Amino acid sequence: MEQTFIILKPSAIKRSLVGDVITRFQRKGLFISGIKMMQLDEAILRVHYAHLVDRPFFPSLVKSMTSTPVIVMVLKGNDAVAVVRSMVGATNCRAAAPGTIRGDFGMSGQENIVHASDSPENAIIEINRFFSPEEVFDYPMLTQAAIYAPDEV
Ligand code: IDP
Ligand code: MG
Repeated sequence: MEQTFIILKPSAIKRSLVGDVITRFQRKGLFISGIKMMQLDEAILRVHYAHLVDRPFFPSLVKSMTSTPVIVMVLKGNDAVAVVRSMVGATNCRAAAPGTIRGDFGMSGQENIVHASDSPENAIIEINRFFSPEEVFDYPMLTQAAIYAPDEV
């Protein structure tokens, strides 16, 4: 099964949305393979958001992303990267469709609740950036037979 990488950003922590967001992923049928709280710093954000370091809003993004600890997660499921991106919604919460996490919980382009990997290749890179191998678990998923048909797993 595919794995994807999630950050519950400071906007989720400050607004006490951690449970709501994780519940959505679990009710969808995604499995949690890893989860921990950590404090980000500018060095890791310069790598994680390398595509944005030259944008004018980057200092503000770093200030926001380091303003509280975050919760990082590895979620597992068939097509997990695409499924989670569609659940997260468009980058700007005001443009994100109702029913998505950003569309339902936010009003900001920057303070947009959650990060999710945008491709399977980046998911592998991001999981290895934020988790050591022993922090990502492979354990029996007892509900799997109710979530998937036999030929899907
Ligand atoms: P994504 O999170 O939907 O993949 P990216 O373009 O990769 O979007 O941007 C990473 C993060 O940078 C966004 O989630 C958001 O927090 C922030 N960001 C992106 N564009 C803007 C902007 O125009 N203004 C302020 N913050 C932005
Ligand atoms: Mg992105």
